[in-house]
Amino acid sequence: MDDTIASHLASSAERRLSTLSHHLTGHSASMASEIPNSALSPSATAGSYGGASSVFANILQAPDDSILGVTVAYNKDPSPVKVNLGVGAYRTEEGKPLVLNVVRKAEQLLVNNPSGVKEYLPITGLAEFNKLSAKLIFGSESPAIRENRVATVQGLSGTGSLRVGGEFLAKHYFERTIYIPQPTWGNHPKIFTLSGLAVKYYRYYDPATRGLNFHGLLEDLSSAPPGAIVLLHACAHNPTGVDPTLEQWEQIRQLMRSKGLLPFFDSAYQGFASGSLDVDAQSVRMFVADGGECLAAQSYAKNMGLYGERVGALSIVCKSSDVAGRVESQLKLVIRPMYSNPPIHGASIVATILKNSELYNEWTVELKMMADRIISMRRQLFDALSKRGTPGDWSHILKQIGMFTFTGLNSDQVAFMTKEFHIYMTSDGRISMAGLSSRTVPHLADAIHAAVARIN
Ligand code: PGU
Repeated sequence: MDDTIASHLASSAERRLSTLSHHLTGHSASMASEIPNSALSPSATAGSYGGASSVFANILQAPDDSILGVTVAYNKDPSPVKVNLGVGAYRTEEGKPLVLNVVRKAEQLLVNNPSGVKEYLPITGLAEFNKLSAKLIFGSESPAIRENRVATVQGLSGTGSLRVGGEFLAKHYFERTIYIPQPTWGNHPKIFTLSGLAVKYYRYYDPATRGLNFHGLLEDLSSAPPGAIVLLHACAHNPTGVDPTLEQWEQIRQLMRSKGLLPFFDSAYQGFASGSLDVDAQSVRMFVADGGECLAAQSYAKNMGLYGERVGALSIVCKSSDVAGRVESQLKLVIRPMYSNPPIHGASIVATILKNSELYNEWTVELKMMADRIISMRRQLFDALSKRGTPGDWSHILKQIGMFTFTGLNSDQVAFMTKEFHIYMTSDGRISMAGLSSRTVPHLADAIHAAVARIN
């Protein structure tokens, strides 16, 4: 191996190891190097086969995940009144997970298709799925697609697509700093740090107004180095539920293009915010319409309810088809040693639905039904708090967009609600509106009312 490549690999491996240690132990990166060598190397006794002491004896217990750990705690609680508002997963009025009717139909078609096989997919995934996914986010009339300037690869849902995009950028893009909103989905900083990028934050949310800190956002992006990558939530910002208006998006676009900042869209909720797939893709399409370059990670977890199927896509919009072809060839080199090629089942479900106009229309109806139920939960919770005369202004419950309400409750109030009312939510005060139902709204309103009254 070429020496420079070898040393690059060694140093990037060291960097990742130190960052990983930071994430898993909560210690600073420098402390990782303070762990005595003897603790890391196998000792004669520690490795004894079948002996009492484990070779992993020095491993520290890692903390539970701040979002998925809420479900773990919820599952352990025997209370009959418990409610899980932690993870962003859609539930019916009966509180049950939902498999869309259209997904059942597509699966039936796949099972009955005699030519359906379980061979390996290509490294980039199911070609038909990739084309349809690009059309879904960029629009069927998108010039970028027509001009063959989009490189799309199938990914392991939104998370895997972000990770592949992050690693591609760390390897091939000249500016390795990514700006992410403050606050953002808790996995973003970890995904991008472990991809090899340096993570910085831009101001996004103003707790005083419970709205967008637009001034802070523009100021922070203005002072970012030229070429810096900027992570943007395409719609239904997680956790705040606060999105820029179209006019604000246009100002963000102008600023970013004038500074040569590279947009990386995370689209995990297309269709969930407004109930319309096209309306929710407007921010992304605005950036593609100006002819500039961008990345977009898509997830079908929420909008098709395919959470556990892990189906998503990464698209990189380029200036020319020639560049897009080379970008795709390099994406393959990122994917191949990571998981070789993606799973076939979820992508086949999505492709079956997207290519058939009848199924597609049925999907949009079911999607709208989910979005509408979430919106009606906002109204019901707001009314329930008003009825109780709960102190404070709760109008943000109605104004915020998408799956979550960022309540403004602090971590002590959240802990109180979990202990006394068995309501499970993330400690930042975020609640998943999709986990609520008409039956559980009064219980949640009682809990919020008590928390606000008793704890500052
Ligand atoms: N991007 C954002 C903004 C998200 O909110 C999520 C999921 C993802 C990407 C990744 O979703 P995939 O399942 O990989 O497609 N966030 C949810 C789900 C639980 C989690 O944290 O993974 C949440 O509750 O925030």
